[in-house]
Amino acid sequence: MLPHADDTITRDGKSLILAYDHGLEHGPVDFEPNPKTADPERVFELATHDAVTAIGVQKGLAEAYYIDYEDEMGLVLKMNGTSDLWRGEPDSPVNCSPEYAAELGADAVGFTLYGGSNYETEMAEEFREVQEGARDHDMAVVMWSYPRGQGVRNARDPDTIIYGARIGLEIGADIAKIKYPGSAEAMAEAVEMSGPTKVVMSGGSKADDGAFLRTVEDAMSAGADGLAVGRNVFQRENPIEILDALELVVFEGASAEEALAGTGAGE
Ligand code: FBP
Repeated sequence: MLPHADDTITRDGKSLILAYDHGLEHGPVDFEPNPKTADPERVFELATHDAVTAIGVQKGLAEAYYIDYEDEMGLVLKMNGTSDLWRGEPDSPVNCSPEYAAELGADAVGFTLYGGSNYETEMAEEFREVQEGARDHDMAVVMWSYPRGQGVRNARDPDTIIYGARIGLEIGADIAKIKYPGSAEAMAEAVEMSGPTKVVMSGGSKADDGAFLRTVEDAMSAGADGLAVGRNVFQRENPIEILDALELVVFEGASAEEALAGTGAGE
């Protein structure tokens, strides 16, 4: 299946989405380890790397930068997002319409769903409009499926994460982006539960090169379809090296050790 996630955001059926919505979701704190990372242009430049199939940004960055890069990468336009200043139950207000996403050149829309939040019902209704609007404009749908909130005792519990992948299938995502559920076995179950919906792994906070690449290798060997990653790329002093290594692991089926040996990563 996957009628809408064609090779604009996948290559050989796999995706590496460079996510860069952290200035909204987490705030400038994510740029502190390396202040150069606050410059969106630097990250758009990184996304021209062969390993990257699409960039995932909010509409403000798409408006300001994507026009100069539209021939070089796909665009996953993030349709909702919350700042870290919000202190209520997990929620993510919609700030873009599918029509406007299409006008900006999006190949896919991105939508965060917090299953288990007290706002889950409203978010699912908002997702319906976004998902059907995306279909009208021939855009794929990438769901950041992150169960959390009052209904969720432990957001890191593998069963909870697997449930998130399944929600993506049931309500019409082409790609479900999930946190790594802790083991290759649990990732394999998430892949099985999501059927034709592709599953990509979320990058998480910055880990050392070897540990990060081993997790990506585990996810890929479990049947994942790639990753949507931010901090583990853009916070690095030499992000090109990790992108070289990710290209080998995600698209060439290399092991983490082979990728470390074949690139400058890990040195
Ligand atoms: P990372 O690879 O840096 O974790 O980015 C992936 C992502 O989903 C971003 O798109 C988003 O800003 C962030 O993680 C949200 O993470 P959380 O809600 O867990 O703080």
